[in-house]
Amino acid sequence: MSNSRHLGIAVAQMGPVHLNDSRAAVVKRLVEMLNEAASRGAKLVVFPELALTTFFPRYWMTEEEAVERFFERSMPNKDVQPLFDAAKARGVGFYLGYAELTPSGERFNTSILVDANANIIGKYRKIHLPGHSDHKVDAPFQHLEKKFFEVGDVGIPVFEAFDTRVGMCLCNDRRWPETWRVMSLQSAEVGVLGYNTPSVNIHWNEPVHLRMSTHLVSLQASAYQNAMWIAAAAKCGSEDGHHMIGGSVIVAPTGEIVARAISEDDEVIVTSADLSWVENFRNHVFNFAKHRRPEHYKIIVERTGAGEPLPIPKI
Ligand code: ING
Repeated sequence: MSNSRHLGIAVAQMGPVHLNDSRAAVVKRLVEMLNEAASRGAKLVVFPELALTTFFPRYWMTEEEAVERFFERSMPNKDVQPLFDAAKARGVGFYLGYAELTPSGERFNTSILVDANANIIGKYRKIHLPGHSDHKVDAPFQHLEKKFFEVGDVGIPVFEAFDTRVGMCLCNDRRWPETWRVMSLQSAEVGVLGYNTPSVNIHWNEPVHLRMSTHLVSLQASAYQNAMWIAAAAKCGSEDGHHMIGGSVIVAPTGEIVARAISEDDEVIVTSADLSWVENFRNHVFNFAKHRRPEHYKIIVERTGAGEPLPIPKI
């Protein structure tokens, strides 16, 4: 057994954030959970996607209105500074999702990775934007990520941090195997993400239980097939009457769930992740260099949508 290397990972699941909840009140909740996570041995705390506000893409409004109410013009800023201060005081790093307005006016669904000295060491901007950009007047709510956010422009970077390599993604990204393969081909050992997943599908009559099962199967398969630890933080419960699933989890490279939130409220789960489990799988069944055959995978990057079957090679 290779020498074990442990990283204390926490997921800080959030209950609802309502339209009228102030950033200050939300950040107070985040600080409380960070302190609990630190007390329980965590060195990296994962917060949800769009953690500072309600999941505003559910509402029809202009981009200007959305920016005014829900986007951050700088990071850190006065509202979020208490979280950075608490993290530095406890010597703990964190992942935080928020709506980013850049100085040049671009809008992204963004996450940052912050080290134990409260320095921002990495930024990710969501590339798989679900939903739509038109006003679906007959739908019970909207899902306007394609209206309010631009496709991310920083790729899927992996950062040397916490004595390992950490990749970030956001919500819908987790459903796409490409997200995780891009991280694991950069030798990421830990993947972190936040999500806001509505229970109701506005496009077709999807059974509600499938929201949880597809969320979990995406993470468990990706963790195993990429030999990574994955920590996923929900913002969940009913936000002004709009329900989102919980199910925050920490998944081992075996694909097994080692910690899972049981509530739909603010809840901290913690694991001492033994990173040597990554090596067990990367050295054998998923030894990429030894077993992968990219010459047969070209279609994955050459095609966007599904098309005709490839010509059958003559044998
Ligand atoms: N939310 C959902 C998610 O990917 C969704 C949207 C749910 C898309 C289920 C497809 C199926 O978890 C965000 N914010 O991406």
